[in-house]
Amino acid sequence: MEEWNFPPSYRNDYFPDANSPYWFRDRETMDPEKRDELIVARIREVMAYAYDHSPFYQRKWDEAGIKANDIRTLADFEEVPVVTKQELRDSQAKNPPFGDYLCCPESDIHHIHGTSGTTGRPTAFGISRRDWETIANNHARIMWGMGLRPGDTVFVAAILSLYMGSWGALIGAERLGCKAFPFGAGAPGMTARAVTWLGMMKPAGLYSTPSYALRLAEVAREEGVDPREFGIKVLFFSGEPGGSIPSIRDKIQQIYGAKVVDCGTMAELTPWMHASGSADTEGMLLWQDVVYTEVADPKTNRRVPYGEQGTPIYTHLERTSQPMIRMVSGDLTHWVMEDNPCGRTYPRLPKGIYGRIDDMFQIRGENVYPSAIAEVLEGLSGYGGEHRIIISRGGSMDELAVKAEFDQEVAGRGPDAVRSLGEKAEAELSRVLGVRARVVMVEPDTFPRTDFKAQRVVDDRDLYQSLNQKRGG
Ligand code: 8LQ
Repeated sequence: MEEWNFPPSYRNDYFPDANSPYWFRDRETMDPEKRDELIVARIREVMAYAYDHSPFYQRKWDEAGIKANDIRTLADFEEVPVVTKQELRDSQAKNPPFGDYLCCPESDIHHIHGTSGTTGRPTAFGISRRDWETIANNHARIMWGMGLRPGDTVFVAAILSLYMGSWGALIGAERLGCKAFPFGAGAPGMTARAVTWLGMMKPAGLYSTPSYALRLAEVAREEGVDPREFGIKVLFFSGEPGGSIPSIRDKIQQIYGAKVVDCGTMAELTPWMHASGSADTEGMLLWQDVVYTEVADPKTNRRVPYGEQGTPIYTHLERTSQPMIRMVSGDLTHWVMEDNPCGRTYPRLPKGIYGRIDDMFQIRGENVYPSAIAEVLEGLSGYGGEHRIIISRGGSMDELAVKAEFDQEVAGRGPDAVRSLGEKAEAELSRVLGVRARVVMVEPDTFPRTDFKAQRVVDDRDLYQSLNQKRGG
């Protein structure tokens, strides 16, 4: 059925009917129970392949007493032990450079990438040519679902280095027959140049992080350009929360006059677009025939029912070089199974991925996500576009303070307007988060902007103490 094979073998000249909203109609719209049966059979094949080709999986599954052929249902699959990032690092430290979960000969490696984080030992991705083509085919298919078409110009505004995001968007655009523009990001002055090039090329699609799309719009305005003049139809984002947060999504859609699509899971799970919205469906669909995703209880690693929250656990169904089988993400989300407006029969993450469980903090018993604070601030008129979250973990009770910029318009209206915006932000944050948040309003452009993923949480006890003294708290 529609090139659903293992190992995958896609025809690089395949295109769907120009009027079809689907790249592979059957795979995307089939009865989900039927799909689940096919996924179970595919899992057995992928597990048998990984077992035969990697000491890592042999060790892991022998220890757990699990064999590929034992997997008869999706519930059986929940018995398979999860893979953590730390295990991958350890495997690469002992078996450099690609780890003993590399399932192809090193001579088959076509691209090397790696984790883009700055702390800890990085992990290397060795991606075979076959996998590279599979990734391109999967991304082209999902980008077709976003409404992008052959001949469209796709502008990639993210760092073209280790980061898999940019490369994944680029090769998807190439396979889709688009005019792919690997513009990149991150060099000095590059955002202003992006504004010029966007005006010249008028791309149908723009790929970046949500934070960078907001930054780009600010710089465009500084240059006297309305971002709507770029003529973008679809902004597709990955890397951080934002694309499924209504206040942020709506703001960006309004600024650019374009549709926002949220996608992306983890670089290890490339084709990372396997969680992605579509032209007609908001949030993220789980394209289960590409990467099988379970939303699971983080304590038991077993699936939670639809409607509930959990951490995504991912399994590659189409990768042969470094297949991830039950890789645990450490993120939090909730999933639903409903009729989707686009007709695809996949489960969906209606609010996208909230963020990493590690990034969550507890304030007097309430779980607070940085993305929830961004959501509230972005919804306030007069907010200047950046903020920092300051947590005091020192005293007997954790406290939360937010430094938020006001915009030029509020600045022009004077101190009363600033004070009133601060009070509004405090009230709204307290209402939404369920805990008191102290808000300090700061001048426009106080904080540096990012051309990658935003980092907003600061553990700054000194600042918090000075705040307490000022307020007599
Ligand atoms: N993360 C990634 N995409 C996210 C999204 N759409 N919403 C919320 N959080 C998201 C290469 C792709 O951009 C995926 C990627 O960013 O991979 P990384 O660099 O390995 O980072 C993975 C983490 O980014 C995830 O665990 C999420 O916390 C976040």
